[in-house]
Amino acid sequence: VTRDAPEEMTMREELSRNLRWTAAARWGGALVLAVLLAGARPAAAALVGVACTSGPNFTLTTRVGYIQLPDGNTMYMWGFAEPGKDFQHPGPVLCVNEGDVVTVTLQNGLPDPVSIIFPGQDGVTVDGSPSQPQFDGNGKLTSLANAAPPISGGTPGSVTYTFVASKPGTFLYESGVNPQTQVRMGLFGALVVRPALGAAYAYNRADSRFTPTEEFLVLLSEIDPYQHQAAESGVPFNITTYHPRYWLLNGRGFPDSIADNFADWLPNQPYGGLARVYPMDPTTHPYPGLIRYLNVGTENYPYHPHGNNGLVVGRDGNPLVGAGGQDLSFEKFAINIGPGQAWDVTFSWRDAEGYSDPAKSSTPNPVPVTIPSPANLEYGMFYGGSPYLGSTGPLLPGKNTLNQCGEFYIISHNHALYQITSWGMTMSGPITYLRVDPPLPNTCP
Ligand SMILES: [Cu+2]
Repeated sequence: VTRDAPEEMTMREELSRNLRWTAAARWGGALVLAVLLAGARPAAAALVGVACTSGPNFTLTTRVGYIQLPDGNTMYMWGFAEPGKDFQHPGPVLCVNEGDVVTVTLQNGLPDPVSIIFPGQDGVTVDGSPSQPQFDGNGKLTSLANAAPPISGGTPGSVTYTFVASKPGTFLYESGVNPQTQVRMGLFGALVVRPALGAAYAYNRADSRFTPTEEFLVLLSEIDPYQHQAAESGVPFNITTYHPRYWLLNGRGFPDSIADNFADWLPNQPYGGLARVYPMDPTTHPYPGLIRYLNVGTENYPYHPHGNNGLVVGRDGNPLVGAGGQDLSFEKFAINIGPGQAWDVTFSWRDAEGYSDPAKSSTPNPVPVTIPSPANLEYGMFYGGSPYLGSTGPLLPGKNTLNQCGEFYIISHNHALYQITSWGMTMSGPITYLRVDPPLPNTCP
């Protein structure tokens, strides 16, 4: 952990304190459970990274369900799910290729009409006609797009949207009917359009190449529990009182956000946020990772990965290239993601100082400080007992670690500190870790 501003020291203490009870109370049992249960995880699904539902033809069904929050609360939600599958939050990550003719059939099982809008996509049609704003008989806007009618007599209403994925990038899809209600209730998801240049590129430019196993999604959202309580109870909600009290990353709060994709104890929140990478190396690991940031909330989310600048290569489906082909990509530490915005950012971790464990290296380059005795250290729950990547060391009796193979963990979080809370409980919300694994071969699972 770097940048020891007083605020960060406080956060670290809070993290340590919260993790102690949160982890003990929830993870302890949950991890044991996860080991005992055979997973509901799809075959071959990656533990981390973007868990794509591949297109170009999709069917999305509206469902209601519940998610788990870091303070122990559960929240009633609406969501898009694949047919025959349970409610999930957020909706499936739709992955397509540039040039694909994408179809999305919406089957609406809710008692209200629901539409889907695709911000950033041109020429969207619905059942063959332009999908466009809908008005009632008095000229009042009722939907930003043609909507699927409500469920009737057990039969879901249905419409099919079609568009050509003409631009690579990271996009939202979300309800266009009463978005102040339906989007807030969870009717949204991410759409990834891969460029013609190939799936290892963010855009059609050579310098947007990334390591495919190091592609991550950070979809940021928020919840006002009173709005969800009203929806669950079927009573009106006064939108002028809207006030979020939970903020989520890929539909999870911390520490659930660092659990694997499809973690068994989060059956309706399939997407993890842990970014797991290897050190950048010119010969063995030459390309960076990619993070696709999205904000589907109503507030700015200032987000920063500790100890790392990222390289912003695209915004809202636009590669940062000037009219004359100039490279307009730029390095940034904290990025301020506005409502509805997408930021595509490459990043890497480099072993800049080349420190090596004196006990393991024939040419040791030890950390040039005296490492305090364990009794004088405050352990995080992922500290492995050694400051050297790939090494572990002794811990004090009674101390446990979740460290597996001498890997490093570096926090990455929303920097509006009130937004990393769960109804006031600090150090939850949109927080995740960058996990740096030792170079291969290593002993990591
Ligand atoms: Cu920070």
